[in-house]
Amino acid sequence: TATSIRSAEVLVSSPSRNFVTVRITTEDGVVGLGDATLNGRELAVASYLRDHVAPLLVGRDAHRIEDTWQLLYRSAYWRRGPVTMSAIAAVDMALWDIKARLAGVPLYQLLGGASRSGALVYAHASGSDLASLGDSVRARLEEGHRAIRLQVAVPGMGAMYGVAAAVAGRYAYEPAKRAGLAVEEGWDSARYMRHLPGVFEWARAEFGPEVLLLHDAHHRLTPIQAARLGRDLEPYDLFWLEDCTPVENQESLRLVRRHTTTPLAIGEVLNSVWDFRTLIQEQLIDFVRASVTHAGGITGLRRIFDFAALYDIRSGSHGPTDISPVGMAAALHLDLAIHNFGIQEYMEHQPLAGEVFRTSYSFADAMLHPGDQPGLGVDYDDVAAERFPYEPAYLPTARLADGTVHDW
Ligand code: GCO
Ligand code: MG
Repeated sequence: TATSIRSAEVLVSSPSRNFVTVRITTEDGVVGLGDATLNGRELAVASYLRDHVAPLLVGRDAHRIEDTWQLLYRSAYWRRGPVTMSAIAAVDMALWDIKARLAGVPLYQLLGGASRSGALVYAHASGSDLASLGDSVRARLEEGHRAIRLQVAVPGMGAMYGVAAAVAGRYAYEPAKRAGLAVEEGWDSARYMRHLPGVFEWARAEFGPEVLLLHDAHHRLTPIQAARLGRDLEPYDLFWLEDCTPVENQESLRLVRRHTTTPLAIGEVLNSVWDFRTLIQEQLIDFVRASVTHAGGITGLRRIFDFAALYDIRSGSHGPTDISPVGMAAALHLDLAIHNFGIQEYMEHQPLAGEVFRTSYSFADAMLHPGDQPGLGVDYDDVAAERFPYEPAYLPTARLADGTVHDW
């Protein structure tokens, strides 16, 4: 029939960094795009899609989104995990894109329509010291941001997560096209925990009570350290403290929660609603950080957000530049439609990415707006993409002073 899937292509390109995109085309030529980018492990998902998923899609009805999701999830037998769930996510996004293009409406209309005028976003500010962090925050405020994530170098610790941009410019980010082997960074939790509260004390004094301040601890503390840091940060009224401790053990958040009222955000490395079961049911977090790209697409992420809504837990979608502009657009349509929206991360892509991905979302009044083009509102330029072939890149490794590998 007209809406049968004619082809499912996997497109890999690197305009500023690597992106994996799925393009599904129906018999009568309607095209849908999906994001399958898994930073540092991109080709695993590309192969999963090309070698194992695409052959299953050809001939299926593009309208059957839930059925396709369940088919890819259940018939693989091997469930969950970032590779599988990113592959499913990309197909799911592309099918929603097609359905909305066929209906002639922006995707959020099919998800229930707009629940708000736009999606409040938070921007990144970083510095190698307080002076440069201050400059970075002021630049974001001048752009119109109201919510800002602060990351700053810790004296004596050298390179570390989140402050690359402070050294190498606004768009530098892990892995910033570091071909070859992984870069090594140092880590010292005690120094970090001593330094950080003073940074937020300074920020509140400098920028006042209104600006929403966030911080990402990037999985590097033990539960008891996380509890202590959360408590020490309470006077500075953070919007959230993110990934305060690794989350393989969801129950470990019970300990953190008992000791601090600093709001907690977790979940960018989780991929399914089951990964959030304890966190949500026991109200151990305040914000769900999962992304549409890594958690099974619109269908998968909506399931998580709806479950979270039962417990007054809000969304806070992951949105670094390793989510492609397609994934970003999908996140925005969902942000606009759900009731329990909290905030959306927005780490602007480099202008180069815009040569391959033609987007229609826009920033105004501290919010992103998905725009009113039918579908996701993103087009892919094959000719431009040819200029940006895949480049191998790795995320950094963190080591303690004695050489022990630490969580990065
Ligand atoms: C964030 C994330 C990212 C991750 C990156 C890894 O909060 O934006 O922590 O910075 O490090 O997505 O690929
Ligand atoms: Mg994070």
